[in-house]
Amino acid sequence: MAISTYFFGYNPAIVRMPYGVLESKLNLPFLCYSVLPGCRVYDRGDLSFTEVPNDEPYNNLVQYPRSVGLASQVLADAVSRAVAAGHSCVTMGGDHSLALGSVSGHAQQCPHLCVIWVDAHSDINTPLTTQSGNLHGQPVSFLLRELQDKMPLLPGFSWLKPCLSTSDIVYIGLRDVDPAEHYILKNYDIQYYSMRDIDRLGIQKVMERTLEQLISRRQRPIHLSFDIDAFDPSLAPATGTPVLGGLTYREGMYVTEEIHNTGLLSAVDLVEVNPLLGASQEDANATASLAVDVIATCFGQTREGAHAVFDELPSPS
Ligand code: 5AB
Ligand code: MN
Ligand code: MN
Ligand code: MN
Repeated sequence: MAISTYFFGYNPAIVRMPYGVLESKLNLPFLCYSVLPGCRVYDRGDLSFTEVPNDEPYNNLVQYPRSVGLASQVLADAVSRAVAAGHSCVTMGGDHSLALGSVSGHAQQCPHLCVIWVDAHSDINTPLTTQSGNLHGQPVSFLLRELQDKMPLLPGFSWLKPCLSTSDIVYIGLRDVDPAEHYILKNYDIQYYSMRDIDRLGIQKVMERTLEQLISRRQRPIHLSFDIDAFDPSLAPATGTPVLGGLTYREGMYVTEEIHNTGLLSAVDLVEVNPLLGASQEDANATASLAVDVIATCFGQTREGAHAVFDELPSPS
Protein backbone atom coordinates (compact mmCIF):
# COMPACT_ATOMS: atom_id res chain seq x y z
CA MET A 1 0.00 0.00 0.00
CA ALA A 2 2.63 2.52 1.06
CA ILE A 3 4.78 1.51 -1.87
CA SER A 4 2.11 2.23 -4.43
CA THR A 5 1.46 5.72 -3.10
CA TYR A 6 4.99 6.77 -3.61
CA PHE A 7 5.22 4.88 -6.80
CA PHE A 8 2.32 6.97 -8.10
CA GLY A 9 4.08 10.09 -6.95
CA TYR A 10 6.88 9.59 -9.43
CA ASN A 11 6.81 11.66 -12.51
CA PRO A 12 9.63 10.65 -14.80
CA ALA A 13 10.53 12.66 -17.83
CA ILE A 14 12.42 10.88 -20.54
CA VAL A 15 15.19 12.50 -22.50
CA ARG A 16 16.56 10.27 -25.20
CA MET A 17 20.03 10.71 -26.63
CA PRO A 18 20.33 9.25 -30.13
CA TYR A 19 22.79 6.40 -30.05
CA GLY A 20 26.33 7.59 -30.38
CA VAL A 21 26.20 11.32 -30.85
CA LEU A 22 29.13 10.69 -33.09
CA GLU A 23 28.25 7.30 -34.43
CA SER A 24 25.00 6.22 -36.05
CA LYS A 25 21.69 7.97 -35.56
CA LEU A 26 19.89 4.89 -34.29
CA ASN A 27 17.42 5.41 -31.48
CA LEU A 28 17.06 2.92 -28.72
CA PRO A 29 14.41 0.45 -29.80
CA PHE A 30 12.35 0.58 -26.69
CA LEU A 31 9.72 2.72 -25.10
CA CYS A 32 10.02 2.54 -21.39
CA TYR A 33 6.75 4.18 -20.62
CA SER A 34 4.84 1.08 -21.60
CA VAL A 35 6.37 -0.72 -18.60
CA LEU A 36 5.88 2.03 -16.03
CA PRO A 37 2.22 1.74 -15.04
CA GLY A 38 1.24 4.34 -12.48
CA CYS A 39 3.87 6.80 -13.64
CA ARG A 40 3.00 9.70 -15.82
CA VAL A 41 5.78 9.60 -18.37
CA TYR A 42 6.64 12.54 -20.56
CA ASP A 43 8.71 11.40 -23.51
CA ARG A 44 10.81 14.41 -24.41
CA GLY A 45 11.91 12.74 -27.62
CA ASP A 46 15.40 12.69 -29.00
CA LEU A 47 17.73 15.57 -28.49
CA SER A 48 19.30 16.79 -31.66
CA PHE A 49 22.91 17.77 -31.79
CA THR A 50 25.05 19.71 -34.17
CA GLU A 51 28.36 18.16 -34.99
CA VAL A 52 31.08 20.75 -34.84
CA PRO A 53 33.01 20.75 -38.13
CA ASN A 54 36.79 20.25 -38.06
CA ASP A 55 36.59 18.91 -34.53
CA GLU A 56 40.28 18.06 -34.22
CA PRO A 57 41.27 15.64 -31.43
CA TYR A 58 42.66 17.22 -28.28
CA ASN A 59 46.34 16.29 -27.82
CA ASN A 60 46.06 14.24 -31.00
CA LEU A 61 44.10 11.74 -28.94
CA VAL A 62 40.82 12.79 -27.29
CA GLN A 63 38.12 12.36 -29.93
CA TYR A 64 35.51 14.99 -30.89
CA PRO A 65 35.90 17.25 -27.85
CA ARG A 66 33.88 20.17 -29.25
CA SER A 67 31.00 18.00 -30.46
CA VAL A 68 30.75 16.05 -27.19
CA GLY A 69 31.15 19.25 -25.15
CA LEU A 70 28.34 21.00 -27.03
CA ALA A 71 26.03 17.96 -26.94
CA SER A 72 26.62 17.61 -23.20
CA GLN A 73 25.70 21.23 -22.68
CA VAL A 74 22.43 20.76 -24.58
CA LEU A 75 21.69 17.64 -22.51
CA ALA A 76 22.54 19.42 -19.23
CA ASP A 77 19.97 22.11 -20.05
CA ALA A 78 17.33 19.50 -20.91
CA VAL A 79 17.89 17.51 -17.70
CA SER A 80 17.94 20.67 -15.62
CA ARG A 81 14.58 21.72 -17.08
CA ALA A 82 13.01 18.30 -16.47
CA VAL A 83 14.18 18.23 -12.84
CA ALA A 84 13.09 21.84 -12.30
CA ALA A 85 9.60 20.79 -13.45
CA GLY A 86 9.54 18.30 -10.57
CA HIS A 87 10.16 15.23 -12.72
CA SER A 88 12.53 12.35 -12.27
CA CYS A 89 14.63 12.33 -15.41
CA VAL A 90 15.62 9.24 -17.40
CA THR A 91 18.34 9.74 -20.01
CA MET A 92 18.86 6.83 -22.40
CA GLY A 93 21.97 6.68 -24.49
CA GLY A 94 24.20 6.59 -26.17
CA ASP A 95 27.63 6.32 -24.69
CA HIS A 96 28.55 7.11 -21.12
CA SER A 97 30.05 10.50 -21.91
CA LEU A 98 26.42 11.66 -21.67
CA ALA A 99 26.70 11.50 -17.87
CA LEU A 100 28.83 14.66 -18.00
CA GLY A 101 25.75 16.47 -19.19
CA SER A 102 23.08 14.63 -17.23
CA VAL A 103 24.85 14.87 -13.86
CA SER A 104 25.75 18.53 -14.47
CA GLY A 105 22.18 19.41 -15.41
CA HIS A 106 20.79 17.49 -12.45
CA ALA A 107 23.25 19.25 -10.12
CA GLN A 108 22.16 22.66 -11.40
CA GLN A 109 18.83 21.95 -9.67
CA CYS A 110 20.09 19.65 -6.89
CA PRO A 111 23.57 20.82 -5.83
CA HIS A 112 23.74 18.23 -3.03
CA LEU A 113 22.97 15.18 -5.12
CA CYS A 114 24.95 11.95 -4.88
CA VAL A 115 25.82 9.46 -7.62
CA ILE A 116 25.69 5.67 -7.80
CA TRP A 117 27.73 4.55 -10.81
CA VAL A 118 27.00 0.96 -11.87
CA ASP A 119 29.57 -0.12 -14.45
CA ALA A 120 32.30 -2.62 -15.31
CA HIS A 121 34.53 0.45 -15.75
CA SER A 122 35.29 3.44 -13.56
CA ASP A 123 35.16 6.02 -16.42
CA ILE A 124 37.49 8.30 -14.47
CA ASN A 125 40.43 8.75 -16.84
CA THR A 126 41.42 12.37 -17.34
CA PRO A 127 42.09 13.68 -20.86
CA LEU A 128 45.76 13.33 -19.89
CA THR A 129 45.61 9.70 -18.68
CA THR A 130 43.28 8.19 -21.30
CA GLN A 131 44.87 5.55 -23.50
CA SER A 132 41.92 5.20 -25.86
CA GLY A 133 41.06 8.88 -26.31
CA ASN A 134 37.39 7.98 -25.80
CA LEU A 135 35.40 10.46 -23.75
CA HIS A 136 33.06 7.71 -22.50
CA GLY A 137 36.00 6.53 -20.40
CA GLN A 138 36.41 9.97 -18.79
CA PRO A 139 33.13 11.57 -17.65
CA VAL A 140 33.69 11.22 -13.90
CA SER A 141 36.97 13.15 -14.00
CA PHE A 142 35.12 16.18 -15.36
CA LEU A 143 32.60 16.08 -12.53
CA LEU A 144 34.91 15.80 -9.50
CA ARG A 145 36.08 18.99 -7.77
CA GLU A 146 39.16 17.33 -6.31
CA LEU A 147 40.51 16.44 -9.76
CA GLN A 148 40.26 19.88 -11.30
CA ASP A 149 43.95 20.76 -10.97
CA LYS A 150 44.68 17.67 -13.09
CA MET A 151 42.23 18.60 -15.83
CA PRO A 152 43.31 20.46 -18.95
CA LEU A 153 40.88 22.92 -20.51
CA LEU A 154 39.27 21.02 -23.35
CA PRO A 155 37.69 22.92 -26.23
CA GLY A 156 33.90 22.63 -25.88
CA PHE A 157 33.93 22.23 -22.10
CA SER A 158 34.32 25.76 -20.76
CA TRP A 159 30.64 25.73 -19.62
CA LEU A 160 31.17 22.75 -17.33
CA LYS A 161 31.61 23.28 -13.59
CA PRO A 162 32.60 20.28 -11.45
CA CYS A 163 29.70 19.50 -9.15
CA LEU A 164 30.71 16.41 -7.14
CA SER A 165 33.09 15.65 -4.32
CA THR A 166 34.86 12.32 -4.14
CA SER A 167 32.70 11.20 -1.21
CA ASP A 168 29.50 11.83 -3.22
CA ILE A 169 30.00 8.90 -5.62
CA VAL A 170 30.03 5.13 -5.14
CA TYR A 171 30.84 2.61 -7.87
CA ILE A 172 29.31 -0.86 -8.14
CA GLY A 173 30.40 -3.66 -10.50
CA LEU A 174 33.97 -2.64 -11.41
CA ARG A 175 36.19 -5.24 -13.06
CA ASP A 176 38.15 -3.42 -15.77
CA VAL A 177 40.02 -0.43 -14.36
CA ASP A 178 43.03 1.22 -16.04
CA PRO A 179 46.19 1.80 -13.95
CA ALA A 180 45.72 5.59 -13.84
CA GLU A 181 42.09 5.09 -12.86
CA HIS A 182 43.09 2.76 -10.04
CA TYR A 183 45.59 5.37 -8.87
CA ILE A 184 42.80 7.98 -8.77
CA LEU A 185 40.33 5.70 -6.96
CA LYS A 186 42.91 4.83 -4.30
CA ASN A 187 44.60 8.22 -3.85
CA TYR A 188 41.40 10.23 -3.78
CA ASP A 189 39.67 7.75 -1.52
CA ILE A 190 36.76 7.00 -3.80
CA GLN A 191 34.47 4.20 -2.62
CA TYR A 192 33.94 1.33 -5.01
CA TYR A 193 32.57 -2.20 -4.86
CA SER A 194 34.27 -4.32 -7.50
CA MET A 195 32.87 -7.66 -8.65
CA ARG A 196 35.28 -9.22 -6.20
CA ASP A 197 33.79 -7.14 -3.39
CA ILE A 198 30.33 -8.31 -4.47
CA ASP A 199 31.55 -11.94 -4.42
CA ARG A 200 32.91 -11.40 -0.93
CA LEU A 201 30.18 -9.30 0.69
CA GLY A 202 27.10 -10.17 -1.30
CA ILE A 203 25.00 -7.58 -3.08
CA GLN A 204 22.82 -6.96 -0.01
CA LYS A 205 25.77 -5.71 2.09
CA VAL A 206 27.11 -3.72 -0.85
CA MET A 207 23.83 -1.82 -1.18
CA GLU A 208 23.55 -1.34 2.56
CA ARG A 209 27.03 0.20 2.72
CA THR A 210 26.48 2.28 -0.42
CA LEU A 211 23.28 3.84 0.90
CA GLU A 212 24.76 4.23 4.37
CA GLN A 213 27.63 6.29 2.95
CA LEU A 214 25.53 8.40 0.62
CA ILE A 215 22.21 9.07 2.35
CA SER A 216 22.26 8.01 5.99
CA ARG A 217 23.44 11.35 7.41
CA ARG A 218 21.19 13.44 5.21
CA GLN A 219 18.55 12.61 2.68
CA ARG A 220 19.49 13.89 -0.72
CA PRO A 221 18.67 13.23 -4.37
CA ILE A 222 20.28 10.19 -5.99
CA HIS A 223 21.57 10.16 -9.56
CA LEU A 224 21.93 6.59 -10.84
CA SER A 225 24.29 6.25 -13.79
CA PHE A 226 23.80 2.70 -15.05
CA ASP A 227 26.09 1.30 -17.75
CA ILE A 228 24.52 -1.85 -19.19
CA ASP A 229 28.01 -3.41 -19.38
CA ALA A 230 27.87 -3.79 -15.59
CA PHE A 231 25.87 -6.94 -16.34
CA ASP A 232 27.58 -10.07 -17.48
CA PRO A 233 28.02 -10.16 -21.27
CA SER A 234 25.87 -13.31 -21.37
CA LEU A 235 22.95 -11.05 -20.34
CA ALA A 236 23.96 -7.80 -22.08
CA PRO A 237 25.92 -8.74 -25.21
CA ALA A 238 24.95 -5.72 -27.33
CA THR A 239 27.34 -3.19 -25.84
CA GLY A 240 30.65 -1.60 -26.79
CA THR A 241 33.04 -2.83 -24.12
CA PRO A 242 31.77 -6.12 -22.63
CA VAL A 243 33.82 -7.61 -19.78
CA LEU A 244 33.45 -11.16 -18.44
CA GLY A 245 32.30 -11.80 -14.91
CA GLY A 246 29.59 -9.16 -14.49
CA LEU A 247 26.44 -8.73 -12.44
CA THR A 248 23.78 -11.41 -12.53
CA TYR A 249 20.21 -10.43 -13.35
CA ARG A 250 19.29 -10.83 -9.70
CA GLU A 251 22.16 -8.65 -8.47
CA GLY A 252 21.26 -5.93 -10.96
CA MET A 253 17.59 -5.97 -9.99
CA TYR A 254 18.50 -5.88 -6.30
CA VAL A 255 20.56 -2.73 -6.86
CA THR A 256 17.72 -0.88 -8.57
CA GLU A 257 15.03 -2.16 -6.19
CA GLU A 258 17.02 -0.89 -3.22
CA ILE A 259 17.56 2.48 -4.89
CA HIS A 260 13.84 2.75 -5.63
CA ASN A 261 13.04 1.93 -2.01
CA THR A 262 14.98 4.97 -0.78
CA GLY A 263 12.37 7.24 -2.40
CA LEU A 264 15.26 9.54 -3.33
CA LEU A 265 15.96 8.55 -6.93
CA SER A 266 15.87 11.73 -8.95
CA ALA A 267 17.62 10.92 -12.24
CA VAL A 268 18.76 7.81 -14.11
CA ASP A 269 21.15 7.34 -17.03
CA LEU A 270 20.86 4.08 -18.91
CA VAL A 271 23.80 3.89 -21.26
CA GLU A 272 25.87 1.79 -23.64
CA VAL A 273 23.04 -0.26 -25.11
CA ASN A 274 24.10 -0.58 -28.74
CA PRO A 275 21.84 -2.83 -30.81
CA LEU A 276 24.28 -2.55 -33.72
CA LEU A 277 26.86 -4.49 -31.74
CA GLY A 278 24.64 -7.48 -31.01
CA ALA A 279 25.75 -10.58 -32.95
CA SER A 280 22.07 -11.26 -33.66
CA GLN A 281 18.66 -9.67 -33.29
CA GLU A 282 18.13 -11.84 -30.20
CA ASP A 283 21.27 -10.37 -28.59
CA ALA A 284 20.06 -6.85 -29.28
CA ASN A 285 16.57 -7.62 -27.95
CA ALA A 286 17.86 -9.31 -24.80
CA THR A 287 20.09 -6.34 -24.02
CA ALA A 288 17.32 -3.83 -24.66
CA SER A 289 14.78 -5.66 -22.51
CA LEU A 290 17.31 -5.92 -19.71
CA ALA A 291 17.66 -2.13 -19.92
CA VAL A 292 13.87 -1.82 -19.70
CA ASP A 293 13.87 -3.96 -16.54
CA VAL A 294 16.56 -1.75 -14.99
CA ILE A 295 14.51 1.39 -15.60
CA ALA A 296 11.19 -0.19 -14.59
CA THR A 297 12.68 -1.46 -11.33
CA CYS A 298 14.06 2.01 -10.63
CA PHE A 299 10.50 3.29 -10.71
CA GLY A 300 8.78 0.60 -8.71
CA GLN A 301 8.50 -2.64 -10.66
CA THR A 302 9.10 -5.42 -8.16
CA ARG A 303 9.84 -9.09 -8.44
CA GLU A 304 7.37 -9.88 -5.67
CA GLY A 305 4.52 -8.27 -7.59
CA ALA A 306 2.10 -5.58 -6.43
CA HIS A 307 -1.61 -5.31 -5.70
CA ALA A 308 -2.43 -1.63 -6.16
CA VAL A 309 -5.52 -2.47 -8.27
CA PHE A 310 -7.00 -4.78 -5.60
CA ASP A 311 -9.16 -3.34 -2.84
CA GLU A 312 -10.68 -6.62 -1.81
CA LEU A 313 -11.01 -10.19 -2.96
CA PRO A 314 -14.25 -11.25 -4.63
CA SER A 315 -16.50 -13.23 -2.22
CA PRO A 316 -18.95 -15.90 -3.36
CA SER A 317 -22.42 -14.23 -3.15
B1 5AB B 1 32.30 2.80 -20.53
C1 5AB B 1 38.67 2.34 -21.01
N1 5AB B 1 38.94 2.48 -19.60
O1 5AB B 1 39.18 4.67 -20.99
C2 5AB B 1 38.86 3.71 -21.69
O2 5AB B 1 31.74 1.71 -21.32
C3 5AB B 1 37.29 1.81 -21.24
O3 5AB B 1 31.37 3.94 -20.58
C4 5AB B 1 36.19 2.78 -21.02
O4 5AB B 1 32.31 2.37 -19.11
C5 5AB B 1 34.79 2.19 -21.04
O5 5AB B 1 38.70 3.77 -22.92
C6 5AB B 1 33.73 3.25 -21.04
C7 5AB B 1 39.63 1.35 -21.59
MN1 MN C 1 30.53 3.49 -18.46
MN1 MN D 1 31.38 0.41 -18.96
MN1 MN E 1 31.52 2.08 -23.39
